[in-house]
Amino acid sequence: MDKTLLIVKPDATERNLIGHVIGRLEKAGFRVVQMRMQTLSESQAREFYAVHEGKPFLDDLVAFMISGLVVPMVLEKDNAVEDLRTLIGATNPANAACGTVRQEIALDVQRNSVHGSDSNENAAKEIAFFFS
Ligand code: IDP
Ligand code: MG
Repeated sequence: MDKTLLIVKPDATERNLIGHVIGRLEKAGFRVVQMRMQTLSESQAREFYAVHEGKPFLDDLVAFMISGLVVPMVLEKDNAVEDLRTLIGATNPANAACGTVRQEIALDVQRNSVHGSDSNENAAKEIAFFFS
């Protein structure tokens, strides 16, 4: 079974939407196989988003990701990576398709409620980052 990583971001934990997100995932056929609640340190957030080094939004993104609780979880499903990206929708909720999690609950392009790994290679790295 394929695995991917989802993080419920601080804007969603702050609005009591953890259960809502998990419900959407389970209804779509994902199985939660590992999960934790934590706050990220600045260095952890920078390491996690190292791929975005040099992007203009990185400092704000790191500040946002350390501003509250996050819930990283490992999800199992056939075709998990691609199916999760489809379920969560486009990065900017203004562009996210109807019925996607981000279209439904995200606040803006930064506070977009959930992270989902974007490839099998990154899913493996991101799962190891949180659950090694
Ligand atoms: P993704 O989460 O859909 O994979 P990425 O391009 O990998 O999107 O960006 C990582 C995160 O950085 C986004 O989920 C969002 O929180 C934030 N972000 C991306 N682009 C922008 C932007 O243009 N302005 C502000 N924040 C952004
Ligand atoms: Mg990404």
